Amino acid sequence: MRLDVVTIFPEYLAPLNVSLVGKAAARGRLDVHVHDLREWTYDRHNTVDDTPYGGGPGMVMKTEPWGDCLDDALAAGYEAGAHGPVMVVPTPSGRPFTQELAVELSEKPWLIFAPARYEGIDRRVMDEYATRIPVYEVSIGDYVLAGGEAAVLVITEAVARLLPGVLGNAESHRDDSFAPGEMANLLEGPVYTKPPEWRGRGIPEVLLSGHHGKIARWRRDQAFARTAQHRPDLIERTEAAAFDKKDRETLSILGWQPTPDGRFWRRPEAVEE
Ligand code: 6GU
Repeated sequence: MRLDVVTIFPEYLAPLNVSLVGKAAARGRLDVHVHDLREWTYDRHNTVDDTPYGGGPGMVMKTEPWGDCLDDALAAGYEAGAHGPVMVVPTPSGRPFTQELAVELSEKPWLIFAPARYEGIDRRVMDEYATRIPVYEVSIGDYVLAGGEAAVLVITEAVARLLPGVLGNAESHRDDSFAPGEMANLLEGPVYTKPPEWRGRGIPEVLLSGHHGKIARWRRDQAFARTAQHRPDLIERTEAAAFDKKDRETLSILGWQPTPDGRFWRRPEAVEE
């Protein structure tokens, strides 16, 4: 996969050379190109932003540096034999970044990230490139960052670990919270390793039993209880048919009730911290 990032803070992307993403790059699974947007400015002050039309606070990133830089990045990528570019614009007003979107992006051969600082990029830049290539505007959560660079790191890490040959063991994604399948929409429960006792704290007996069926059941119960506590929205949006008898008992104990439309619901006042 080819990765281009256009930014006014190239140093902010240094972590792309570290850890799992860095290893993927070193192994040739990722071909990373970071571009300093200011190199596509031609005035003395290397201006990348200006005041918003219509007034209001903050500054807006200008069309010309983005257009010239993106044109050059696209041309260089095509020249190097890349194809199928997708532009990813991190913004709090984008669609939510989910595991499903991470999987979709991991199947693309070429991602071009356009993280903005200030109040965002002049709308015409996204509109212009959307006539040529797919443009995904993506938010990593309901909070506001000072710029999209940290979101690029988040998205890149979520995507890179899905690339074939990047995680040592293909099984490692199987139980990911949010991965499709048996444990879909369940958060992962607690995990333990040696030593068997630490500061007087032991390991849940069942994990030492060697009984695979009981262990799987226990893991599901833990995941289920954790999800009901921390992410009631995930329980609420799941059809009750996906829950087995034991799941329903767990929900009942935690104060959840079946609804006529085949889901589960918990009175808001039953929510604990
Ligand atoms: Cl992708 N960018 C910025 N600036 N803030 C955010 C975000 C992205 N996602 C959530 N907040």
